Amino acid sequence: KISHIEHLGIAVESIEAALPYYENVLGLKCYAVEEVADQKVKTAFLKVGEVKIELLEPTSPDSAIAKFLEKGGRGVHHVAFCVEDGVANALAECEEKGIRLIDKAPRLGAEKLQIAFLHPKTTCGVLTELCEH
Ligand code: CMX
Repeated sequence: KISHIEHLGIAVESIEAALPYYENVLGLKCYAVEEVADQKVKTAFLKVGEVKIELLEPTSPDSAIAKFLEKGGRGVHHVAFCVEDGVANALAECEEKGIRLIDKAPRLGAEKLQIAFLHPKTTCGVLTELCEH
């Protein structure tokens, strides 16, 4: 069961270049910058009410984000939903319903969340992340 949207992932070439828009124009505050080594990304988090925005900057040319930007993708990269009964249970339910899992099992993401991704080809074109605090 989904409880809320945890964050929106937004791909940027450079967090440093993107932050003035988010902070000075939108008036949001970046409260954390973190590198997620196994995903080859640097992340910056801003809060909008209860929802977060996660800016994603590639740290390597073979990062998923580098590939996304290279293919002409820009802006919203994924939507992350918080699940109540555990990511592992949610993954099992999604698989049973014919959804292609990118992650077969939950793994550790930014902010120490348990996370797993669902393939956009089976989620109406939106790369979907399930997560759990
Ligand atoms: N949203 C929607 N569609 C996307 C997408 C995205 N973010 N990224 C790729 N796609 C589409 C491509 O456009 C392509 O579509 P076409 O076949 O119509 O051209 C298709 O998905 C590509 O699928 P693929 O060849 O199987 O996969 P790619 O090598 O391009 O990788 C993906 C895509 C989603 C499987 C890969 O990026 C992935 O595993 N992502 C999960 C991990 C991740 O995104 N990590 C970064 C964030 C980490 C964090 O938040 O901490």
